[in-house]
Amino acid sequence: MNSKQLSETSKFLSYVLRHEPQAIGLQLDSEGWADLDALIAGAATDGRVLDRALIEAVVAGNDKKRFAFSEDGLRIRAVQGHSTRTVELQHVEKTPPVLLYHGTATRFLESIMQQGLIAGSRHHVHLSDDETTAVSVGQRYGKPVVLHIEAARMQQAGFRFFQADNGVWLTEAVPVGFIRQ
Ligand code: HQG
Repeated sequence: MNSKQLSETSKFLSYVLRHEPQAIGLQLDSEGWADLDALIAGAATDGRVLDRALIEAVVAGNDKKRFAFSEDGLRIRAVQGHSTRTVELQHVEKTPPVLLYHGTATRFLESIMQQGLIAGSRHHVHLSDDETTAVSVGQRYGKPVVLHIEAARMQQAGFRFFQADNGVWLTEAVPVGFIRQ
């Protein structure tokens, strides 16, 4: 399998495991798990030839550790980033570091400084504990800018923080008063 095949499969898995499982008739449970055989069979109806070896290579090689297998190896899920309403991952609630970072594009700043950070179509606002990751997240949408989020102060004010299995920090929304440019 080549890198093109791996990245195309990764995009396809993101699509069906986070956003549109129904596109291939796949069922996800509330924790986001899909049966691996059902995924392979559903993909086939879409003309995609997947097998366990290819999926394992994508899971193991994924730069952001987006996907995980169940312990018995029979199921697979995306660890964060869902928009489909059938999934409601019970992420582990954790105490965040003093500061977390959010990468965005300069063109969104005006709106963000009015409304705060909102989750949009995803279930959470995504934050990272390093600025480098935030820059690369932001540049997907234009000229990147990194916002400093006063996470510890937010938590003291009653906002909850979660960490996904791949290290991404999640919270429901960030009010303007906790955002520093
Ligand atoms: C922006 C990728 C205007 C927000 C990454 C962002 C991440 C606002 C965009 C993960 C706003 C949403 C998530 C407001 C937020 N007004 N714009 N009030 N509040 N925004 O893609 O954080 O590759 O849903 O700044 O690595 O960019 O998918 O979120 O620019 O971890 O695994 O609205 O996606 O991971 O965009 O990225 P997204 P994100 P994966």
